Formats: sequence, C-alpha cells, structure tokens
Amino acid sequence: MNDQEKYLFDIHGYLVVKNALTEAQVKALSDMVDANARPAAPVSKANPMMKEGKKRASGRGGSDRTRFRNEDDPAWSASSLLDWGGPFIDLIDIPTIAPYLEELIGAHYRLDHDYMLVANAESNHQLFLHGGGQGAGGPNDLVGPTDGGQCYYRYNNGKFYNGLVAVAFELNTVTPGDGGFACVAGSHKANFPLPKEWKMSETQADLPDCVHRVAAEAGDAIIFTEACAHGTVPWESDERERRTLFYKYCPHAVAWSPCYYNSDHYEGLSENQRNILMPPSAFGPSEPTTEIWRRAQAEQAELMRLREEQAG
Ligand SMILES: O=C(O)CCC(=O)C(=O)O
Repeated sequence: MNDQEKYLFDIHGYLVVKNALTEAQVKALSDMVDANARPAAPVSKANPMMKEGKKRASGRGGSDRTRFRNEDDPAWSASSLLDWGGPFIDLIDIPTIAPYLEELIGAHYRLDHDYMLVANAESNHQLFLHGGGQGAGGPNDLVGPTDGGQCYYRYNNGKFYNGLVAVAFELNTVTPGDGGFACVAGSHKANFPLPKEWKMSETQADLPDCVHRVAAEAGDAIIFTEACAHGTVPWESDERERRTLFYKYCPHAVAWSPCYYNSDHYEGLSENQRNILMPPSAFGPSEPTTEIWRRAQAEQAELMRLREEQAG
C-alpha cells in the first residue's frame, strides 16, 4: 500500500485496487458462479433492501454467516463461497490484496464471512446506507452502536485500525450509472449519525448528492472499511449484470459473524489460508490456539461420523 493509497483510504474510507484479478481468474470465477449460484431468494417484506414485485438478484452464494440454511445444520456449516473451491480459495490470501489487509488490519487478520451479489436491472435492491463511523450510525443502523463496537476506524501512531474490512472483487465492469457499491466518502470519521432521510433510496434518481458511486473494471477490487456509511445502489444497467464477490476480514481478536469457518470443510488450503480461517482470539494463530481449534475440528468430525453411523 503506497503513500497515495494510504492517503486516499484515510480520507475516503475506501480504495479501488486495479487489476486485483487477472483475466483468467475473472473467467474461472465467473464460470463457477454460473455453475453454482443458488436461484434468487423470494421477495420478503421483512427485508428493507427488497422491493415487492422485483426479483432480489439473479443468483446467490455465500452468506454473512449469521444464519443456518436449515434447522438441522450443524455448527460451523454456514454457507460460504469457499464451498465452491479452487479460485474461491485462492481469494482468501490473494497476493494483490494481502498487503493491503495487513496494512489496514494488522498481522494475522482473519476472514470473517463472504458472499456474492449478482444483480440485474430486474433486481430489487434499494440503497440502504449502513455503517457510518465512530458508532455514529444511529440506533437503527445494522452495524451501528449495537454492533459491539467492531465497526471502527482509527489511524494512530502510524497504524491503521479497522474492525471490519471488505474486499469487493468485481467480475464485471461497473460504471457509475450502473449501480453497485456506493458510500458517503469520509463518513468513517463522522461524529454525527447519518441523517435518517438519507438511508434509503429506491432508485438512482433518489440518491442524495453526498452518496459517491464507485466505478470499477472487471478484475478490480474495492476495499472499504465497514465504518464508512455504504450500501448497494439499485442496479440499472441493461447491458450487464452486477457480479461482486465480498470477502470480509477482521483483526484476529474480533468477530462480526457468530459462525466460524471450519477449515477442514474446504479442499487444498495452505497453512496461511487455514490460519486466516481461524476463529477469533487475542493470540491469533499461535501454537496453543491452533491446537485448541484443531481438537474442536476433530471433535466435530467425530460427532458427524457417529451421527452418520447411528442414522444408518
Ligand atoms: O453492494 C455493495 O457493494 C455494498 C454491500 C454492503 O453494503 C455490505 O456488504 O455491507
């Protein structure tokens, strides 16, 4: 992360990293999205981001790891893009992004959750701004003061401190009129709550002027701090879909999601990738913590084996 990038991240709360993915990686990931994406979720009145009469998105994958897929799901089974393997595993510690994460979060950061947003002009996202810096999101904010305080941003004594950093890999080009990621640049340092009349916008025409729509080309990654007020601008391009993969990282002692990864569930992980999937602790992937979680994983495997044996 060079000085210009540090300056821009500090004042804006986000950064676009050009060519984070090669063309071959974009193609491999896109082909796997085509093969694996779950169908669109039904419209739900309970979700403030969803508008009736429209489809939510043309495909889904991963999750924010706060819910199980069904009642019988065992612990550590939340849906993840890592289930798809190969290039999705490579993204965990891809060399074009890893140095930024180390600078913004510190050594031994961990992957907390991941998901995908596929949208087209029929999708029903509304802009729902959330986050907003220094706990200033307001009592109704998804990640505001009720978040346990992990959505923070600071720069102190020559170091960045971020509670949750998102990397949004764009598989298709996004021009500002298309929609997609947008934020109130600089709001990660806000001392006042985000005005509530700016939180929701149904169309791009309704967007408040202060909302900055971020353009990117296929293969670029947008890195943003969750402390910056941000959200999803309704997708209005008829030419192409939005296809964004989100990998979200925390310091090693912090968790946003209550559901941790079990690295035994994924194929071909390097030691570094296993460390990045570790559950949170003040000690990070040290020998004693690694041993504790190795045992917990072995116990889960044994329990699953015994249940299968009992079932049949
Ligand atoms: O659509 C986007 O890029 C924003 C997604 C978002 O708000 C989030 O992941 O917290």
